[in-house]
Amino acid sequence: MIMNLAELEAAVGLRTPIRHQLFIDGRFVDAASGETLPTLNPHDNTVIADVAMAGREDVDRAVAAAQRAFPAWRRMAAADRGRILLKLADLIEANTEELARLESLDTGHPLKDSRVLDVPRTAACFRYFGGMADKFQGEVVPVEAGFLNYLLREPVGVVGQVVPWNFPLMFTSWKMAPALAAGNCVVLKPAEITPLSTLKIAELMQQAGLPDGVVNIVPGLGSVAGQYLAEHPGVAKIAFTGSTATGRRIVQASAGNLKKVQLELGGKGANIVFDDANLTAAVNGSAWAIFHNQGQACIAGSRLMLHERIADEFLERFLALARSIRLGNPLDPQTEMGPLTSAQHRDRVLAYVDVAREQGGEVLGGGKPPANPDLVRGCYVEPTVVRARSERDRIAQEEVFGPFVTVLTFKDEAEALRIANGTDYGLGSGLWTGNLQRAHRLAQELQAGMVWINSYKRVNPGSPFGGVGQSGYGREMGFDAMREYTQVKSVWVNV
Ligand code: TAP
Repeated sequence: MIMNLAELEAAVGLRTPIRHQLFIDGRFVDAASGETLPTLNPHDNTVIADVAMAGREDVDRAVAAAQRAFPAWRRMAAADRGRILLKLADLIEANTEELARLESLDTGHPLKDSRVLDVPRTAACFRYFGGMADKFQGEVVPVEAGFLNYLLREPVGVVGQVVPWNFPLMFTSWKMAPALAAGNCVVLKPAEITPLSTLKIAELMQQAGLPDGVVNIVPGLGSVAGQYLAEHPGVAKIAFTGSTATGRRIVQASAGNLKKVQLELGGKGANIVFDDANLTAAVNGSAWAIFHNQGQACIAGSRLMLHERIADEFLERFLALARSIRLGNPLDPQTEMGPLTSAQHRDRVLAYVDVAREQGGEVLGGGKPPANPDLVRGCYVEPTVVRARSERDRIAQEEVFGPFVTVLTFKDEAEALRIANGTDYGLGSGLWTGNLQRAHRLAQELQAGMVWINSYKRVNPGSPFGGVGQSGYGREMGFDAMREYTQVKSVWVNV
């Protein structure tokens, strides 16, 4: 049955209309070209809505609106900027069910997670930076007598932000909250396949009293709207989350006006389990590390590294847990794992199963779409566990970005460290051990922006998030994010 948008909204329990136009200068508008692109429900690949698709002219309009809004926004008292973000956080919480359903519909996140993770974390991020707005202050430098030297932290101007499809709602807050708290104006391009929750946030921003033009949302193709935003001479900084390949393109595109660039790219997280670990905690934590959000996370623990003494027992328990995960329609509150976010991406993940076999890998579990007839039209993949032949195999080096974990074994700490640090990436790593000295020793030696000890994938708005090497540069969250979105001005006074 083909439903119109209003029927679909009612069917999935939405109380307010789905927004599907661009958001420019405080108004929802069509693209100048009139072009749209359907966004699909990954559960069954039906069309949710035709979303306006921004072209260069629309990006120009969005940047111009942000430029016009910037002088007043940067001069507004920091506490007043903060108050708007705090109000937005409250509105996000008040609209939890609405946002959670929309996110689950558009991305495939289980509603169970959208309700208790994605939406609360989004609110928490806006609240943290709302509170930060009037607490991020300058400094006075002790210079020679007769002079006062003070440092102002100023916003950079109009910021372009490009976010991916794996956590669209949360990443909208990670990108926008610090930028706005610091006094910047924003033009944000969501991924073309998951624009809906970001557009809903724009609606809530209006309700929170955000002045027109301070935030502009331009859904569209990465190769068109995203690329042009990265090139745009009116944009002072570009912040990007996504693949390393696209990150390189962003750097090249930004060179024209020497933009400030911040990149949060891919990862190949090493999740190391030593033989002295609490195995129950490690099995549960390792499943969370890879299977949460169907493994579509840059910080996923996608290399499961097991000490050879406990590998068999660990795998037996881990495989039993993986088999027990309930796959299903993300809008069913019982569902534990939903579909991947697009058919194209599902095919890419499944192609890695062939790659694994070609290179001598052993598929221990999953490796195919589920047989359940209710799920055949969707983008589902079973939780997949593959033992690699070598740490140099492609499945041990490349980001699969799905519910696909590569198992490797090691004989001692030195070998574990060598394997863990043996990729070009360096985003998140974790280790499970009862040995305190070892834990801290490895935390220092692991090449990563984040290390989790006896846990995995923890994030908090106060804790810096980002990577080293091919995982990018710059940090989201915490005071570091405020530094990323400001520049220092040194003022000398002859006293
Ligand atoms: P990307 O191409 O990196 O897409 C991420 C964002 O960049 C999207 O908004 C995309 O727009 C945009 N984009 C694409 N080309 C661009 C360009 N030339 N200039 C500016 N923006 C551009 O990711 P993908 O192709 O969807 O996924 C491929 C792989 O990337 C995944 O399998 C995974 O390995 C990795 N990935 C990593 C992350 C994280 S969190 N690190 C997130 C997503 C994907 P459109 O989508 O609208 O084209």
